[in-house]
Amino acid sequence: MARILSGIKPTGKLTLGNYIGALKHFKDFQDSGDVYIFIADLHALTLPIDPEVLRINSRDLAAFYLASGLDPQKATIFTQSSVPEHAELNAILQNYLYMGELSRMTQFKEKSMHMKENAIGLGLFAYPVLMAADIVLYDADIVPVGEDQIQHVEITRDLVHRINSRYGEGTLVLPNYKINKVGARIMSLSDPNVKMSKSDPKGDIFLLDEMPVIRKKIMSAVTDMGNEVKYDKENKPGISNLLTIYASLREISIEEAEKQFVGYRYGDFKKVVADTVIGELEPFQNRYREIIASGEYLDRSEEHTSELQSHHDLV
Ligand code: AQP
Repeated sequence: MARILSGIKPTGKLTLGNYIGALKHFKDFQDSGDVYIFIADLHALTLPIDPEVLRINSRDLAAFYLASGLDPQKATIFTQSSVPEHAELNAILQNYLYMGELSRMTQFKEKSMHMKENAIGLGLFAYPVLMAADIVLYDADIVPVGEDQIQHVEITRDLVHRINSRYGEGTLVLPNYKINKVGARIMSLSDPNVKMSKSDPKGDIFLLDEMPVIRKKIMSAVTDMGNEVKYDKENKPGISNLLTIYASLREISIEEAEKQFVGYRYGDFKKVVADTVIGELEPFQNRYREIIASGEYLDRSEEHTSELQSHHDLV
């Protein structure tokens, strides 16, 4: 049985990008695979975060996991910091990844670009080491991620090859990333050339946005010259992004989605996209609220996060 592992950082309000690129698909593995999904709170510390915000975000993320259809009877859902072996293995693996390759990571370059050098934490630089530790600790075969995380799984593969060639084949399990054919990179609605991201919330749809807000955001999404609803990432990035959102939620190909909108004006197309997003997120939000209200399953993750918080306060 394949072992599947993935996680999300509790760094902010989850976006439609996190949902389409990652969260929505985790449950698809739980009937046929051995699934481990975690709240990546140690990764969340790589940029400054208020401990109380981290606590709230972590609890929310646990509720989002459950609302997405992950079943704790089938999948192991846990907080990263509650398993000390992540940090322990990180300490060992940091000897096998090198400064040159870490400094080429796109995420590191993007996140540190506007920071003063003496304010860039070592943890941000060494982020892929901890991610490699997360993956190999569980002998994960498959890591479902959005496009932006592929590079980190690839560097984990390099590390596994390096260790296996030094200590013998099979010392570590070689993981593969899994991305979705459609929706592996959802872009900002206000700037479709930039990834929709929770820490840079311009043009984001948040999973807990109210329905009228979602509709308004989609209706005012940046579109392009012309009037044809066609997928063309170069010349029509805004329309292409909306088509991607639609196709991934409907679980159809981009070509099928294009066919459905032949002859549509942009405004009418956006209306259908808004209905589709609302049709997905409204029941999701209802499940989330029920889970938060009942508190079931959430308390353990909260306990562990408050341990982390006391540590953070101490520091
Ligand atoms: N825009 C996106 N489209 C598709 N997938 C996305 N993911 C993130 N943004 C998009 C995927 O969501 C998962 C969780 O990501 P993460 O929290 O570990 O960190 P991230 O990749 O850095 O996501 P964010 O939202 O951009 O977080 P911040 O702003 O805190 O860095 C991953 O599988 C990711 O690919």
